[in-house]
Amino acid sequence: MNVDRKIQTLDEFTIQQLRDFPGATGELSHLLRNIGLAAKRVNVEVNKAGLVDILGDHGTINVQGEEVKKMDIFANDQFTGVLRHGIACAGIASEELDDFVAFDDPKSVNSKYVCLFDPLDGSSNIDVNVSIGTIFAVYRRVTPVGTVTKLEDYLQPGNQQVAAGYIVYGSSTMLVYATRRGVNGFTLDPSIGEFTLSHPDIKCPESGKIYSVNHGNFFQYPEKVRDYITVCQHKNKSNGGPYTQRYIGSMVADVHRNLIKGGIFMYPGTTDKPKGKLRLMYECNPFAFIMTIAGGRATNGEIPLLDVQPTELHQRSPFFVGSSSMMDELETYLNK
Ligand code: P6P
Repeated sequence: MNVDRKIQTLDEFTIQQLRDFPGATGELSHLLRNIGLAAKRVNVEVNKAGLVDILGDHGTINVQGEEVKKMDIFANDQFTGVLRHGIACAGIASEELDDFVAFDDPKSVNSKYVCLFDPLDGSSNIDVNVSIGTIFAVYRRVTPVGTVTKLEDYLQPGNQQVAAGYIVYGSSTMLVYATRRGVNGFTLDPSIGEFTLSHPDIKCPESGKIYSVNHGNFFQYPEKVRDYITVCQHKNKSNGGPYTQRYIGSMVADVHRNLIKGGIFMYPGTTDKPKGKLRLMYECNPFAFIMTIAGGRATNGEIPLLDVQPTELHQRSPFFVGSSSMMDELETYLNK
């Protein structure tokens, strides 16, 4: 057996990263491992979601005598629980909770990070077996360590993120996270129950041929966006195409594909929803951070997405993210 083949688990990787920062306390590594643990627990439930009817529908008591929760709430409880009982997180904000949750136990108030997450994005896709995901962002708190967190700890611009990532529960389950040192992907190995490094140092291709947008809203988009989408449709061999349109309506799956293969993902504002549908703090900002570290770019249509100063925890934002040269072309239309 080739004993030299080194499969690095998420735990080993985060600890190795620690070695490169002698001054590091290990709290961020600990927080990321907590997220990996919660992700494994959510993965088990997501994988058997199709059996819920057999195991008892949401809100009922299943054959094991356990209360069956909505999957979103179950996922929210898993991520909130591991972070609350860890030693690295002082509080959380979640798409599933109206307000942030300041952890007030002695260990948590002395932690320096806060975490914002969408615990199970696209969960309506579970019923049709389409990939779904968890999205998270990590910030250093701005209020003094030793006190309970306040709203300003959570309303920071995306350029203040210390780390961001996602888990995609798909044909395989992957955890991808970025720090300022790079983007790395870990695939869950069910045989050992560990996330193992499978995509080291992910870079988004400088260009691509995939554009992702909901064409059903086409005539509700601003004219400049419609013009760019039409350009995408007219691409051919002579001008960098042909492009292909890929959109499965699950953000984590759509953006993950474009990160790996190159492409652009758009959720513009519409006449019905001028701010779009996606949430700034725990959907747009994490992906903007990841894509930027991987060499791509993200905008809200006016300024770099990461520079937006948030005013509300659950505010929405128009969102454009992808390969740098495709973003260049998009912005020539947006800036007209
Ligand atoms: P639409 C899923 O509900 C979600 O929040 C994202 O995962 C996805 O990108 C978007 O909504 C799809 O929205 O309006 O195109 O169905």
